[in-house]
Formats: sequence, structure tokens, C-alpha cells
Amino acid sequence: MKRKAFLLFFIILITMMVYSGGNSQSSTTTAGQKVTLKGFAYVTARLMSAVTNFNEVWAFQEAERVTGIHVDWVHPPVGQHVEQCNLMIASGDLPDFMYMPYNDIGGLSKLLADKTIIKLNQYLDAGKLPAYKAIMDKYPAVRRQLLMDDGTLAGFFMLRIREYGGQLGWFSNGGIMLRKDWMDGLNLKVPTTVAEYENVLRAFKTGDPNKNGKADELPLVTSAKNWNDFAQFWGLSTDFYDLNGVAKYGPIEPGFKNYIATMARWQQDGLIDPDWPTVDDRMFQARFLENRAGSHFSLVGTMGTLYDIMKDTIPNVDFIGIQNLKNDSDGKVYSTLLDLRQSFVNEASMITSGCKNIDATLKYLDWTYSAAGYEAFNWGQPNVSYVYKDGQKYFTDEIMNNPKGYPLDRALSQYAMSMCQWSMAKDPDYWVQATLRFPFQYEAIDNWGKVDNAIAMPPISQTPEEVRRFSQIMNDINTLRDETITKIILGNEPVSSLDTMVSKMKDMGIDEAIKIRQAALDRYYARK
Ligand SMILES: [Ca+2]
Repeated sequence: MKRKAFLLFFIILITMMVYSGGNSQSSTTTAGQKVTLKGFAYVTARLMSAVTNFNEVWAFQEAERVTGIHVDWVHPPVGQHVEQCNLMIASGDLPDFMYMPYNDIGGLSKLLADKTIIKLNQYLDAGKLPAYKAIMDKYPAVRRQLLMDDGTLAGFFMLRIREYGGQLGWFSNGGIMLRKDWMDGLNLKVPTTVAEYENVLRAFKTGDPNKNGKADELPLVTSAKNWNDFAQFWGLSTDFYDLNGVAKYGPIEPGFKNYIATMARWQQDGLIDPDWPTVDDRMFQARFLENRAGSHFSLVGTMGTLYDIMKDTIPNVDFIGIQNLKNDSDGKVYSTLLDLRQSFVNEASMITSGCKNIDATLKYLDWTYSAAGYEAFNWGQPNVSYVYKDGQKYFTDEIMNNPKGYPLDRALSQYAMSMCQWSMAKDPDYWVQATLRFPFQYEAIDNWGKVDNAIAMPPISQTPEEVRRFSQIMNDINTLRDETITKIILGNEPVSSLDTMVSKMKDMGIDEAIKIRQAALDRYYARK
């Protein structure tokens, strides 16, 4: 007994020594030698246009300088990361940590159950992730998204935290855009409701805004993927959404009929480009170049591209990105865009069960979330890739107008990881400077973010069995939905076909699918 007690005391003593050393440099350096970790990280073509290895990026050099930890990186060839990572896991020869889109390699639950990766909770609780924990403490809503349903913290996620209008999420990269010069020419006000928007489309149709004497305008140019974008103005989705904690499938809701009936009427009245089922990017651009397209559910980057190609031939061309249209029944402005509600991306650095130096790995990965790490990984090298002016950060010409002629993403990727994939918190200010070029883009981003994001489905997680059953049911139901919507909008079937569609969906198991979503949603809201 005495011997055992002594051993226990000895073990506690050793543990205390290791822990007390956790906050100092000494735990990461052995006899003055630099600690080296092995990291597996997938890379994209964008990053590889600038460097061949993370260690060539200035921010990673800074991380090494500050933490005293060197990482030997393993980067699979672009596009082969899933296969390569699976091979590595199967071989049992694991690095200290790996950065991956985890859903592509089985998901967090499976990686934990297979003991490929380890939980981080005990280290979080022991204060070993000070910077990462500070973010979770500051934003409880983000913390809820990062923890799994059972409270497990499984990795260092790529965070995209932005506060807007009292809500948390990233940017709404898309919304309705209109030809501002056409609106001004016809003396039209900015529409805020579906009815007002319809009036603008009608005025485009009949008012000859392109002044060629022909009624050749296509008031709304769209494609099949935009139908969900329009549905949100009716406070619903063509897919699943979250109505005050209740999982709903839009196409079987009563309000869906009003929405589809409106789209069908617009089509019949010639307000929608009749070629929408087959329109591709080239045809889409041609409609704008021909000075015939009046409106589109657009992306902010698309607006910039269209402006670039139109400005020489259409001298006064101007765009406006307007707020999402008000829902008729409650006057709210809804969005079902996940980006506006989700503060992380499904990618993370995960510590593996083969990690040989957990303390050093934690310290290294935590640093990117510190104030200094945030600056280095978003903005790069001070006074080289960015400068401070009046307390604000600005990219230099090295990035914005690169002397070697590099495009912005390549120039920035030599210094920082903000445009690439890495476990870090992305700075909304970086995104604005790197993405937006024209005043109408700033205005659009501002307007598109003025929404109530509550009906967007939050980032729920499903068990492997739920995923299997859910997709089994929904594959056929979604196909039926797409076919029915297309036929009704094109006028090939009456709006009443929706009733037949709904009863078919009931037979196909929509109620069970809703139940599965509801269970996942309940678990999400029950997270601590
Ligand atoms: Ca015309």
C-alpha cells in the first residue's frame, strides 16, 4: 500500500510539473532545441498559385517565431486530399494534427469513435486553449455551434464571425440587384415588398428603359437555382428551415402556393426570362451585355464582373443591390442563407490520437486565434502587406496592385491565409477590402445583411443513421419538388398541382424526414 501511495504521489507530482510548465516556453523546447510537429493540411489551387508549402507563407513563419514550434507539413496534391487522408488514417501512421474538411472523411463523430482524433474538452477546461476559449466565451452562440450535440469539442475550426444588426454570421453574398440607371430613367422607387418589386419589373417590361424603341427587355433574368432565393421573401424555403425551433419543409407549407403562383404569374406576364431552365453563365452575361436584363438575384462578385464588361458599351450603367423583400404577412425581412447564421466552416485542425506532443500542438494551433495570430493570418506582414492608418488596417499596393502583376488572391496568399483554408478566425474587414471594389457593392452587402436570419436552418448535426435514412427519403422528394416547380412556373401545369405533389410527398415519407430534422434541431438547441 505504501508503495502504491508513493507511486500515486509521484505521478501527481510529475503531472503538476508538466502542467505548471504548460504556460512557459520550456514545455515546448527540450534542452534548447526547437520542437517540431508533423501537420497534415489540405491545400487549394489558390494557395498553390502562391506557395508550395505553408512554411512559405509569412503568417506561418510568424507563428513559428512566436511559439518556438516548427511544423513539418504534409500537403496532399490539390484535389486528392480525401483519398490521401483516408490512406494515411488507414496506415495508422498519424501526424500530430491534421487540417481537413472533416465531413469528407466520415465526419467528426466517426473520427472520434474510430479514435483517429481526440477530444479537446479537457484541455479547454484546463486553460490550455486561452485564445480559442476567449472567442467561445465572448460568443456563446458560436460556442454552441462548435460543440457537438454531446458537448464534445473536436477541433480548431475555421471561424467566420461577424456581428451585424445584433446577429452573428458571415456576409450575405447574394441578393436582388436592379439596373439603377433604368430605375432612375423611369422614376422608380426602390422596392421593399413583392408587390413593389413586381411593379418595377412591369415598368422595365413596358417603359423601354434601354431606349431602343423595342419591348425587348427581360425584367428578371434568373436560373433554376434562384427559386429558393425568392422563396425566402414569403418567409419560407424550398428546403428545410427553422420556424422558432420547429423544422419545416417549405414545399408542403400553405404559403408555398402563394409564392409559386406569383412566380407563375410573372412568367406568364413576360416578366421572367423564358429561357431560365437552360440559361448558363455565358447566356446570362450576354443578356446583360445586350442591355436587356433588368434584375437578377445576384452575387456581389457577379455584380462587379458584369459592371466591368458593361461599362464601356453602356456608359451610364449602374446597379443597386436592394434589401430582401418584406414578407406580406408579418412585414419581416427574412433570409434562409446559412452563411448569415453559421459562424464557422466545416473544416478544422484536429489533434490525432498519434500526437506525440499534445501541449505543443495545442499551443501552436491556439496561437492563430490570439490577437497577434488574427492579424498575421488575416493581414500578413505589417508594413509590407498591410499598414495601419487612423487605427484601421489597409492592404498595401503589394496586395491591391501587385508590382509583379499577381492577382489579389495570389499576392495575399504569400503573406496570410485569409483567402485560403486554415483553422483561424477570418476578419470581416479583410473580406470587405479583398472582395469589394465598387460603391454599389458596398451598398449591396450592407442591404443584403439587413435581414432576420432566424429561419435559416442552424448548423445541426445528424447521426450516420439519420444521414442515411434522410437522404434515402429526400432524394426522390427533392426531384419531385424540382420537376413540379418547373412545370408550374412554366405554365405547363396549374398551381393546384402542388396539392398532388404534397400528397405524393406524404406517401414518400416527408413526415419521417421532418421528424429526423426536428430531432437534430432539438439536440442543437439543447446544446449547452
Ligand atoms: Ca427596349
